[in-house]
Amino acid sequence: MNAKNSYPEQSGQLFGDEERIAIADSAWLFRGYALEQASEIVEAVRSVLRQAPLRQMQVPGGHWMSVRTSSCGALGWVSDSRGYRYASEDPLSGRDWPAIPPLLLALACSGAARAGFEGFSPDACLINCYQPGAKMGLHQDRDERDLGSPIVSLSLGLPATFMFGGLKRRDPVRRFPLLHGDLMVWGGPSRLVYHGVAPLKAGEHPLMGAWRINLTFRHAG
Ligand code: MD3
Ligand code: FE
Repeated sequence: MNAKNSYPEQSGQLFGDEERIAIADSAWLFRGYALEQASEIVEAVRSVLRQAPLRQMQVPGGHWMSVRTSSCGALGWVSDSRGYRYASEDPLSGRDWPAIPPLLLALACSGAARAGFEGFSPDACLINCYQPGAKMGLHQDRDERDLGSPIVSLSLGLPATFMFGGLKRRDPVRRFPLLHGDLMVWGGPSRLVYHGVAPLKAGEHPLMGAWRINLTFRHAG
């Protein structure tokens, strides 16, 4: 473990070398990957959110997500009672989504390359904001047209418990913490695993206050 990897892993569940921890086949965790640039990253996210504010989305069945979301990139993820989809306009403003800030794009692409996915070219970045109590139930991400591209995620702010299962909803679920600055890459056979986030615990993060923000970079179109 290097200085960035100063958090103990749950024994027996995750393993790896100096910088990457294998979660599953073609799924990698890079602990603290973005720590050095965290304040610039947070600034870039804030500027996106000034143009495309966080909002709660309704999901099919009529429930409301506890997570607030926004997007940047050519496509943004939207949901309403009719279903989920990617859309080129923000339904709140009727305008295009803001571009993915270059710093974020570079980070996602370099992380993907380190996990063996050269040439990753995300056109959608979903921004999820968790406040204490917010959660995301087990689900698959399968609305992207290109399931051959990985999904890259970056966690900021309060720690969360990530849950990941298998390709079937009822497969056993493993849990591990996701911390400020952590980057994960999910590709190949892991691209369609069921995953979710346990309810966020209350806390205070020096840069983010009582928030957790997660960015997921996708090739959706
Ligand atoms: C594994 N977000 O936005 S990030 C999502 O922390 C989502 O906000 C969670 O699940 C969050 O869809 C988890 C890690 C993640 C993201 C996408 C994946 C893991 C994934 C797609 C396939 C497999
Ligand atoms: Fe997901």
